[in-house]
Amino acid sequence: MSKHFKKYRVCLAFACILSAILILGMGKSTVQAAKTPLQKWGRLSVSGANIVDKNGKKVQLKGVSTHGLAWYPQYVNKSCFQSFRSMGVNTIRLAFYSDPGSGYSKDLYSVVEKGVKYASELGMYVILDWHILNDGNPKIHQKEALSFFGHFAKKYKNKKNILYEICNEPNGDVTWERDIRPYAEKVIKKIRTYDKHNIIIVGTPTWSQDVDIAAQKPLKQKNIAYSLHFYAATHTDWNRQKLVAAREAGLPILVTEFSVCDASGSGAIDKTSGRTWMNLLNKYKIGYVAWNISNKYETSALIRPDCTKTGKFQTRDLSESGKWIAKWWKK
Ligand code: IDC
Repeated sequence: MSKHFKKYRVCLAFACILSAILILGMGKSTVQAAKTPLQKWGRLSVSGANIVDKNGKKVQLKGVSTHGLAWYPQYVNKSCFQSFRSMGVNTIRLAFYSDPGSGYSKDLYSVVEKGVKYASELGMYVILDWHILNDGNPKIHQKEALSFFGHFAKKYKNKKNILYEICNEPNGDVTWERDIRPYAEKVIKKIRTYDKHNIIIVGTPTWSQDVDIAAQKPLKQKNIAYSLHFYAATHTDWNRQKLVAAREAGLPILVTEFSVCDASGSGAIDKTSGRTWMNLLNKYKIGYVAWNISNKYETSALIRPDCTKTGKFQTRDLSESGKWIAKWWKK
């Protein structure tokens, strides 16, 4: 073999290795830049007891919920959502109170629209939460609920990052069979007139604690999940047992609201109960959404009371509960 030919072969091999490195490197950087939660997972669906991505792989939503949109609309901005995304959050919940005493107003539709726009631009999932609370029976404002979900399902039917939560926390003299289930049937039908696929989350009796009762007679439609809410200092083993029972019975569950304080949204923080909850959720890969994005003087507020910024948050701007929860987002 001639000396020249040898040299040529060495050069060729070298060039091949170099281009392979370049191509791999470029590929990697393109993929990294593209990976918003939505680009990674695409449209979510329910498969058995799990929430899965476009390829059928289990996903765990990690979210933050706004406070009532009438009270804290200033946090519905892109920089705010972006700072939570960089802390590991992939989902924003927009809490739209259904009761006029808690700020219900059609004028707030525009705040929902802003929220969906920013979450979509950031490739985050967004939960449209019809936040019944003082109006304990979802049937009380059923007409308004149908109009709310009809409006947004029509508008967002082609978006892949929308989830509908149709009744935050049924409570009082309300049962699954008599009230919640029939209400859910109607609202689901309305949403499905337009949006055929995105997940619909249904609240459960007693402030969304009784997933075990829903599990006895779940809805028949596709892509339905059920919510369980907990405040770790109030809801302890007895409520975790409800989750286990429902989950073992095959119910798909999402924790669309929780905090580590008590059910008033304030009071002492119970990290021990909180840790037990988080380990249980991680075991089943159940998604969770923290209450609430505000600097209100209450322990569930994720932002410190003395922090008046509305965006560009860093870990040091978080409250004690915020810092504790943020550690779980990173895991
Ligand atoms: C609380 C807020 C509080 C507000 C109150 C009344 O933290 O600032 O004054 O609502 O609207 C829920 C509800 C959620 C509650 C939260 C804490 O879904 O709206 O927020 N909580 O009480 N269920 C259990 C606890």
